[in-house]
Parts: sequence; C-alpha cells; structure tokens
Amino acid sequence: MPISEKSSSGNNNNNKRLVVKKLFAKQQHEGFGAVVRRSIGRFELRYFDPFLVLDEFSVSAPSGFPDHPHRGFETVTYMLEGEILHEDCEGHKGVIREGGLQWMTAGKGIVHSEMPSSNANGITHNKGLQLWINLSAKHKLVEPSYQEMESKDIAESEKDGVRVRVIAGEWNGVKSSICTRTPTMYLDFTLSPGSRISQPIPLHWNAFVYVLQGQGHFGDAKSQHLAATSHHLLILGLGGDRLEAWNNSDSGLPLRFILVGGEPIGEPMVQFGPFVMNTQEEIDETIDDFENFTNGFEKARHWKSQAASALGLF
Ligand code: FJE
Ligand code: FE
Repeated sequence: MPISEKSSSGNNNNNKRLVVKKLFAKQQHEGFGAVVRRSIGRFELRYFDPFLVLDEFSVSAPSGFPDHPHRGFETVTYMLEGEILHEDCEGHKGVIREGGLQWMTAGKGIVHSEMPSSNANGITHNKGLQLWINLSAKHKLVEPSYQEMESKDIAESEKDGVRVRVIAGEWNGVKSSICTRTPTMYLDFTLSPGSRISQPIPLHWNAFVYVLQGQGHFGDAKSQHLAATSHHLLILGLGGDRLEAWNNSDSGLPLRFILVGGEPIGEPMVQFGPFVMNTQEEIDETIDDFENFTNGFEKARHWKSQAASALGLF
C-alpha cells in the first residue's frame, strides 16, 4: 500500500473513504453441518454498528440451519447460487432463489428453518450472503415481517462497464423498494476490467466492502489504496463521503463486491447467539420468553419445520 501523503490525510478536502482494516474470512462450521465464512461477528470484529454478522455461506443437503429463533434484529439473505427453503412458526414459507433476496425483520421473535431446497436444478452448493442488521431499542420488539424479492425484481443498472444490483438504497437514480428500519445501503457491484466507481456514502455511516470475485483496488487512487480479492472484508474509515474502487487487475476478469453502509444506532448492544437486545436483563427475559413460548414465541410451542421433520431432527 503506498504511504499516504500528508496533504491527503486529516481534515482537508480529501473526501474519500480509506480502508482501515482488511480481514480474510476463513471457513468455520455453523448450524447443522453448514460452512460459513464469517467476517463481521467474529471475535476480532464483534460489532460494526449497526452490523452484527456477515456470513458468506455454502450449504449442501442435508446440512443447513434447522429450527432456531431470532429476536431484536433483521437478517438479510441474498442468494448467489442455488436455493434456500425457509419456513417459520407463523406458517410463512418460501424459497429464496439465485439472485433473490429475503429481508426479514425478526423483531419480537421468530423461530424458523433455513435449509437447501431439494429442487435447485442439480446445484448442490447453495451459496449466499447473510447480513444481520441491528434494530434500535424502539424497533426491537416490532411484529416480525418479511420483504422478499426475486432476482428479476431487483433493480439493476449498468453504466461505463459497471453493473449494479440495488438491494437497498439508490444508485444512479435507480432505487430499491426495500424499506429499511435501520437506514442502510446495500449495493452489489460488478466492474468490468478497467472500470471504476466513485460511490457516495453518507458521511457518518459505517460502511464496508466484501469482495466476491476477482481483484480490485479500494481507497484513494492518488495516495492510499488497497488491493483485495475474494472473501476479504474491507472496513472503510469515516471522514469521507465516497468510495473509490476500480478493477485494474491484469487478469481480464470482472470484479464483484458488495458495498454496505448503515447509520450507527449508538445504543448498548448485548448479544446472546440469535438474541440481540440492549441490556443483559432483556436477554434474560428473551431466554425466558423462548423457553416458555411467551411474548412473541407462542407459535413455536407446537412447531417443527418440515425440513427438520424429514431429517428426523429434534
Ligand atoms: C444462527 C448459528 C447459526 N449464518 N447464514 C447460530 F448458524 C445461525 C444461522 C445462520 C445462518 C443462516 C443462513 Cl440461511 C445463512 C447464516 C448463521 O442460522 F442463527 C445462530 N444463532
Ligand atoms: Fe435464521
């Protein structure tokens, strides 16, 4: 990485976000035989307000994420390849297909199962990204809800060798229809060789890049930039209102990455696995509610997913 010049750091007219941390997401086991590359949410990076977890997952039947609860945040599942079947204790059920999205607000409580779908056209590795976004105290106990979009409904735009899928927020006048309780932007970029972006990010938002494919450079083209390849998370520093990124690799391959930003909530956060609240007391109440099927977990009492039943789990 070139050393930054004095003139380009500090509080002058340098308005570019620089990479302040680069982290390689190695594989770990989660759920039932599933493999995830966790970047946000692991020990070294427990919370990047408002983001709790970023997992790049890969599941092959019969592995997956059978019946488990959530409370106090949102999960955003974006499929890259294959399919995931989801079922919850309220009777909501469906398949997230390649390129499709599920934005789930767990709110006061949900128990669900997320498993590879059995008819994914012969694709055995079902891959995607799951992002956990925290909710502020005033939204933690809202009624659970879903926003779902098939691949064809996700706004897409292309300009000067840059293709963007707008998961949340806006790009070049193209807006996503997803409504975010915690203000969030989520863009999926593909840059053809030689192309570049200069993408606005709200000044005080926390933001990161996660590279999916190819090689790119991120930061300030003139002074301080960083090369990164797939499975790398790049934390962007504050003090700028845009990200510069370009595909200048010699490989001739496209560069694909997501850029995600969110307004920090700025509240205390206490996490116990799939429960995320503001205080330990609220976590204790949540465990009570889950064990006693109260305050949002009522329907979980007599529920078991079809996927778990078929596998003879629980
Ligand atoms: C969870 C362990 C888990 N990443 N990516 C503990 F694995 C999970 C969980 C997931 C998950 C599910 C999908 Cl579809 C994709 C994931 C973790 O379900 F919720 C807890 N508590
Ligand atoms: Fe889940």
